[in-house]
Amino acid sequence: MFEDLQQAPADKILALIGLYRADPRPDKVDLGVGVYKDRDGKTPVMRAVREAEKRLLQSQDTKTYLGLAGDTAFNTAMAKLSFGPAADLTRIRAAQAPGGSGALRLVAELLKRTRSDATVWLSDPTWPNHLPVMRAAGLQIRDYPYFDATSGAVRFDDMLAALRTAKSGDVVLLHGCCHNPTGANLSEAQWAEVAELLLERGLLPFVDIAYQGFGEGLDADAAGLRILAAKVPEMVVASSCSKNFAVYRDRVGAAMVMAKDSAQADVAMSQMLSAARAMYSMPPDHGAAAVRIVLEDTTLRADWEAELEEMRLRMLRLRVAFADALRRQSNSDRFDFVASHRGMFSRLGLSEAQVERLRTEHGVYMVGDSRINVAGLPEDGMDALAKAIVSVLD
Ligand code: HCI
Repeated sequence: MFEDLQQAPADKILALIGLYRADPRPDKVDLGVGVYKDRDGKTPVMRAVREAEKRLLQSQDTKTYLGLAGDTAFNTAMAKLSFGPAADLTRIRAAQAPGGSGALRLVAELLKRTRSDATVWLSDPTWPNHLPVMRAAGLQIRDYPYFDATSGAVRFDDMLAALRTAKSGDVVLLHGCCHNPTGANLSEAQWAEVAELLLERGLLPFVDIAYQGFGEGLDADAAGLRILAAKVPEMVVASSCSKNFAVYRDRVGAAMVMAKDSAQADVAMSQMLSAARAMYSMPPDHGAAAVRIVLEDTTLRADWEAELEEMRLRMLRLRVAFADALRRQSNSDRFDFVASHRGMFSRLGLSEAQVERLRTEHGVYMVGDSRINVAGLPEDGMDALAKAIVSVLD
């Protein structure tokens, strides 16, 4: 039965987890998979989430099915978290999904059902898993220029020029904040220009927001999404709680649709749920229930926001310290962009061979495209790390 099968290629980001664990060197540095880490390299359960889990354990008296949409109060809370207080919730529907990836797939399935010949435009570069997820739903993909590797800036004019060539009805996937893998983001003025272009050309925004709260702050990180929502008639969103609630393995996300009116929103929601039914039926409850408890309780929510803000500020401090160390060790401003990038990642602009040398010779682990996870930077070893990086440069 399986004799003609070939080994499937590994997920290059997840494969780094195993490689790093197997490395016996005590001074190894993990800048790989996008998981927040504290000063000790730990990824703790957040205080408010732990408290919510305690309450859940005490109060939950059944584990009977909830239904295809999962926890409906979680869904409403997530719609508000993304779209903000000014949103017209009568036109927005949200379906709980298994993580941000599950949300992406659910939205992709909805797109396939509504416009089977649409092309989804992805940023170049983008999160590598965007490609298989879109393809698995049967969608066509193309890319638009996004990142200038030399300057570390967004190629905004080139991006707009490419999107002007998209055909009406095409879909444009945008990273809501904290672009993965580059760390280079659109300003609010640029978001407004993108919104104008999408409206003018009849393109559908598809916002992937997986790091809300890791960039400029919880509301500021949703500014682009909200600028779009105020301008365009329809949009779709995939949101993840993996990072900002640190519930990675519990698989918590939401697929959302904003339609022209309430009736169309209901139909779109019914199609998302029908797609869920064909893939996994219902999402796992536990993590989403804990997130819902946090979001609905004033005290727990304030504590969650405070802890999230501590995490964000730590990553900002690490960015500045790392850019300083790189400036000292390289005697150049080549890596200054690291301090102005936002979110969990920056792309350093090294070749695959240089990344490989860093791993084998120095025990420094980063994704092959030279993406680093800022949260993994060693607070007390910045100069040693910068020195290792400079040593592999041409
Ligand atoms: C990331 O590191 O980009 C996010 C974490 C991740 C990586 C690969 C598969 C699922 C999630």
